[in-house]
This record gives sequence, C-alpha cells and structure tokens, in this order.
Amino acid sequence: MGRPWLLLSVTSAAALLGGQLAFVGSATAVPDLVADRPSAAPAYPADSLRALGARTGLKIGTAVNMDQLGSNEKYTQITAEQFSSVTAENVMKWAEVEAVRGTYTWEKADQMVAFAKKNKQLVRGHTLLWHNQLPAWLSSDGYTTTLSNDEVKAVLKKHVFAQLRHFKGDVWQWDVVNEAFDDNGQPRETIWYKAWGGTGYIADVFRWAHQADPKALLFYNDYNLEFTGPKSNAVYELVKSLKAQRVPIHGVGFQGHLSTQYGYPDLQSNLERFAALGQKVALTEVDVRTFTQADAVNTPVNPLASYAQESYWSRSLKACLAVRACISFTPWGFGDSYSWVPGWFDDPQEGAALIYDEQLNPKSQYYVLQQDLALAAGAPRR
Ligand code: 9MR
Repeated sequence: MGRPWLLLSVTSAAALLGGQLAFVGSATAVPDLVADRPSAAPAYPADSLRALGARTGLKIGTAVNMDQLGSNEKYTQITAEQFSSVTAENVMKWAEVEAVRGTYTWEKADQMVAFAKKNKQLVRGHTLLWHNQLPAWLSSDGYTTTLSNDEVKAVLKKHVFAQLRHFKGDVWQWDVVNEAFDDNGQPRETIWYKAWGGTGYIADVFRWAHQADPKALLFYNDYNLEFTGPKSNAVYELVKSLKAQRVPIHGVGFQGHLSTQYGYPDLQSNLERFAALGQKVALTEVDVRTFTQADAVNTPVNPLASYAQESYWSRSLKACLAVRACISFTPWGFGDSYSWVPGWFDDPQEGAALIYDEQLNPKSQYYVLQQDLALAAGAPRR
C-alpha cells in the first residue's frame, strides 16, 4: 500500500483542528474520565481504533455477526482488539428473539453481551421497533398483520418490557425506534402507525423503554439523516415535539450508509442541529460502498474508488469528532465478506464498503480512520 493518503490526511486534520490547536497543550490537565483508556497492561494494542478513540472519549463500535464471533478466530480477535462498542447486527431483532409467540430466545444476544463484558466493551442495543425482521406470527412485511390493533399495541408493549428488562444494565444505547420515516419525510404507515392511528406509538415506546431500563440512553435511529432534506427535517421536528412532550429520548443515530455515487452529505451540520436540541448523536451503521465487479463483488470497477471511500470515511469520523455530543462511531461490521451491501445493491453491483478486506486484512480505509483518531488532539473530549 502506498502512503500518499498519509500526507493528505495530515493536511486535512491540521485544517480541521485549525484554531483549536491552542488547546492541545492544556489537554493533559483534563482528568481522565474514560473507562476503557488502556491500563498498564492493555488487552488491546495502543494503536487500535478503540485505544485511539479513547483519547477523546469517543467509542468506536462495530456491528457483530454472531455466525463469526467465537468460531472465526481472526474475526473474533479483531472485534475484541479494535472496538470499544458492539452492536448485534441481527440477533437482538424481534424475529430473532421471539420467532415463536411467547417463547424468547436470547442465547445469541446473551453471548454477544458476555463477549462485550469480557472485553470491556459497551453494547448498542439494536433494535426494539422496526418494520423489518419481525416475527412471521406478527407481520411478514411490517405493513400488514392479522392481529387486531389492540393486539398489536399489547404485543409491542410486552416486547419492549421483555427485551429492555432482559438486558437491563447491560445496554448503553438502545435504538428504540428504527426507520419510522421514508425519504420524503412521511411517516411510514406500518402496523404500529395503523394501530395507533398516527405516530403516537413513538412516544409510548420511548416511555415504556425508559420505565423498563431508566439508565439506558434511548435513540431514534435512521438512514439518510446525514443529508439535510425532508427526512432529516421530519426527524428533527419529531425530536422537538417529543422533547416538548417530555418524552425520554436521549439521542439520534445517523446510520451513515454512504455511497461514492452520491455527493458527500452535510453531516456535521446535521449532527450539530440535533445536538443543539439537547440530544446525543452517534454514527451507528457506517459503510461506504462503491461500484464493484459483478463477479468480484468487493473489487471496485475503478481502481481509484478507494480514494473517494477514504475521504468519505475520514470526513464522517471527523464530523463526529468535531461534535462533542457525538459519542460513538460505529461501522456496520468490518470485513467486506460479511457486509450486507453486495447482496442488497446488486444492480448495478456495489460493495467494498467496509474497512477490512475479504481476508480480514485492514484496507487503506482502516488506516485513514486510525490516523484521524491519532491526530485528533484538538477534538473536544466527550
Ligand atoms: O445488516 C443487516 C442484514 O444482515 C440483514 O439481513 C438486514 C435485514 O433487513 O438488516 C441489516 O441491517 C440493517 C439494520 O438493522 C438497520 N439499518 C439498515 C441495515 C442494513 O440493511
């Protein structure tokens, strides 16, 4: 791997730090409040993403594929060494935990939580309410159900209490409501919307979640909030209205599924305006896909694509670093072999969206993140 990006990154990091360089000297006087700062004998390398993130108190997360964790040695080691937060990519979703009505299967989720404890990682709970990955007995598509409106309300309440209580004390941030709006900023007319006759279900679910686990940070989570537009405006109004009703919402998750075919979003100003509402913010599912070959789904069509991808990764991380309320930065997995992207975006084919290649070797995208964290001395501590 050549290193022209090193120079680029140093230049842009200096530009980002700009006037804040004056604080660098006084940073040593700040007390160390970061729980996972490496101790005398850290279990992870000093140049790992988690160790470098700890310098500013930023948690670096990953989505975890439970088919790999524990059985794939290299995958398991990287998960433990590089990340200070973990999100279950699938195993905490409703279809997984209650496939049979009234019978809960927590085993895989519990294994992930145990792994996190062992490795001193925080857990993002994902996700309590979504219109996808619902159990078949409830809904096959999130928009239709054979249950009555009253039954829908009752099963949702039961689900929220069962899940929050099961993981009480173990989950740092919960994605309480996921993807409730479409890209036009209209509420999705899901089974929840229909049962409540509007978006009133959102307030109820946050209230129940808070009752069940008062210490968890409760998030609304969605994609395309990175761009100012109808969707991010609608979610902004939602958060404002929930705050006005004193609903316990603590944060907004920006999923961050980016593609080099679109312009880079005005992410930082969106993070800032939600933070100004008193919310924590987080990047929760970052990946940066690009056009790839049909028969080699993680090989870019254009060999220059990785430069654009590095830039998107770097700018996303720096946007989060620059905003004190941005408490975690989570790529949606780390190895290209396990990414959802090639299977979902296949016409035209996209892929190569993560920071490790198919053999789980770090890509240039990984090194860009590593450097940005190492150079972020002027970023506010959180
Ligand atoms: O990565 C997840 C993939 O394995 C599942 O098949 C898919 C089902 O819809 O969900 C993926 O994760 C999604 C996340 O839960 C919510 N935001 C969008 C993510 C990518 O689809």
